[in-house]
Amino acid sequence: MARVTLTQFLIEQQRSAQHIPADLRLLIEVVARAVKVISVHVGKGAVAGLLGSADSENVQGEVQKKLDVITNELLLQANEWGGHLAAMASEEMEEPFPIPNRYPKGEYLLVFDPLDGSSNIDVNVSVGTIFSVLHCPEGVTDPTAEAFLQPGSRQVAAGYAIYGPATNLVLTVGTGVHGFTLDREFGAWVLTHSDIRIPEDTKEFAINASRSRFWEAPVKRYVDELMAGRDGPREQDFNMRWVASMVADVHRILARGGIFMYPMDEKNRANGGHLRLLYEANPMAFIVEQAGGAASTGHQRILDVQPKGLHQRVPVVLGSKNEVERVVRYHAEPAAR
Ligand code: AFP
Repeated sequence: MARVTLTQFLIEQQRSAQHIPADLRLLIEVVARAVKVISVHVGKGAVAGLLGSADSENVQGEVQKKLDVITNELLLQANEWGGHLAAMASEEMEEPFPIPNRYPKGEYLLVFDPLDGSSNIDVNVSVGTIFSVLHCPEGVTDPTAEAFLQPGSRQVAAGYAIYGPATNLVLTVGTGVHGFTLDREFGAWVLTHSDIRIPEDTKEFAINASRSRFWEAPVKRYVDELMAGRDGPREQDFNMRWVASMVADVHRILARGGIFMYPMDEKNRANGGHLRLLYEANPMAFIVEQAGGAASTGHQRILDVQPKGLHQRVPVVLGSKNEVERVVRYHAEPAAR
């Protein structure tokens, strides 16, 4: 059977299905090209001297890894000249990056986490890149942070790359979720996972259990019930996974179902949660919903959250629909134990 490449897939989406305009197709292709380059850098690891810290901090006060800095630069450089963007924003930069005046400007905003899961770089565990695309608000020619403060429901595209044993690119433009695998010999993205669907039920959950003493009652109740297995109220055993790279945990959920939680807890409450809304929670929520799953803060659909800041954090519960709905129900019950 003939292989469908990302380029063919996107042209098809543009041409016959008319799901995306030409500029958005170009934008996604440019991001995908940058991701290929990132995959090469990540794959070199210690051989290229790319492991370890960059001796700097990002806006969140987190120590940056060398690869955090390099991947951010790669994405900026790849996307600044194409004429499809009005501005970019990233986990690694306090303020948005304006498109330099020497290049034409376009109508989209690109926001990304260039290297998600960077604590895993030095131990050779999967990491990824997450991105989200928004329209630049009408009439805004020099977008500031405010232009990016749009609810996730306004995203026109979102995706992530996972650098694991294979490199995958998973994408939505609002017409389902499709996965591509990088053919390293040919340098091509090949459509390998069409119309991905997340099973509504699951026996697998992902949460950083070392924080259990800080959890709120509804989360504690939910996880306790899962841990009780067939002897508890759920009357079945559950299995647990935690990669500490959101991309890897979400990728597993797209592949075989599951629930992922980084909930509000006593320790992250002052920050509003742990994961960043604009470049982690929103793109993943868009993808998960498009695959038939659900994504909530515990109280509200993630895609409905009105952002107040570029680097705002939110609690995240996402994955198999019936489990996410159960967690939301537990949050709504007044007598949550
Ligand atoms: P970075 O964006 O700094 O790489 O952090 C990764 C992450 O936000 C997300 O990918 C993981 O799910 C989570 O942090 C892991 O957090 P723990 O340190 O609590 O395991």
